Amino acid sequence: MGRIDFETALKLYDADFFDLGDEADAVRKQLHGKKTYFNINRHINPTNVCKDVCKFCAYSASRKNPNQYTMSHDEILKIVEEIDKKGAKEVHIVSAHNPNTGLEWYLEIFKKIKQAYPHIHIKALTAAEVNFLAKEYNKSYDEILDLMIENGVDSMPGGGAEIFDEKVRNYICKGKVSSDEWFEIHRKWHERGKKSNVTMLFGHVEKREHRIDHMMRIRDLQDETGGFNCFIPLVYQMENNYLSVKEPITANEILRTFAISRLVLDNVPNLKAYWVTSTVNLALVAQEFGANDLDGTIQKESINSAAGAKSANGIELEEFVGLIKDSGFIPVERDSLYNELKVW
Ligand code: V47
Repeated sequence: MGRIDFETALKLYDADFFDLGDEADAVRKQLHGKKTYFNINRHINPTNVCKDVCKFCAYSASRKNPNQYTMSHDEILKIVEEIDKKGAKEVHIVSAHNPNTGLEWYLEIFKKIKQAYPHIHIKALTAAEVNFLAKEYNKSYDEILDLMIENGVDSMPGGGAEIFDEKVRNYICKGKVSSDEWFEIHRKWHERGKKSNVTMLFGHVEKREHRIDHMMRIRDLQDETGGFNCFIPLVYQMENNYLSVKEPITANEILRTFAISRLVLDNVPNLKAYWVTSTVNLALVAQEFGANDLDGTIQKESINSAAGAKSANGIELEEFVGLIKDSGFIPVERDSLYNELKVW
């Protein structure tokens, strides 16, 4: 099969549901067989004080959430100490855009973690945060990215991508990092030999064509840099925020979107069903629709659970592994760069 163009990709939404699933599954099998990857990780969200005002966000204390917090470095280090004992291999650190902490608060924590726990992979700072820090502290993207590396950041998460179509983006998160800026930051990161992920927030006001456009833009940069490890479609959670959506997206539409992204993103090796936003059950089914990664055990999560996801306390490792096995796949623990660590 050749490369799928925009029109063909859009038409796939009207294809037979199971044929579409089979096509995506064939690509998944070719790339990964029956393996489903996960890692033992911990999400840390150190502050929810935010200068930006994204309509979909229930986490930020500048929206409906009245409970502001900002963690001290000691509090963050204590969490890392605990998760290290439990065998976590990665911390995923993402914050709101807090103008009160100073640049050092954002960056020095990475150095402190790296010094104490050199074996833990630090995945941190979305392109939206990089954009915020550059603007707030009058630095170039190059300077911020170099400071991240100097301080011990290993890879960048895929957050802040939302929907790249400018009209939808302007409606749901006006003023935040633009699509062009988001790509510029990831391009620069990849040029430094570093890897990152890319997300897509869907199931709100966007249309199918916006999702396809989103995937095409990712495919274009990936052709140039090869720096994306993984694509992560995030299912919109609709509670406690200002983005009103009449009908929640259906499971059928979610699975079609997974399958189409597996087919369109022929140059991105991994497709993650982030169980936090899809539910665990649908993430397990998504394995049949192209997904080969289920993120990880997470342990604690604040951004999506604020908007209604049932993920606040993560999932136990034994249960997670058991669910993957029972659904007919092989659970493979990976590190953050997709090296295989253990077949469970
Ligand atoms: O960028 C915010 C999203 C993202 C809502 O790189 C929402 O491995 C759904 O990017 N409903 C942060 N989503 C999370 C993220 C992520 C998650 C897991 C793995 C990786 C990775 C990255 O959460 C934000 C935004 O798109 N988000 N509010 C909401 N109401």
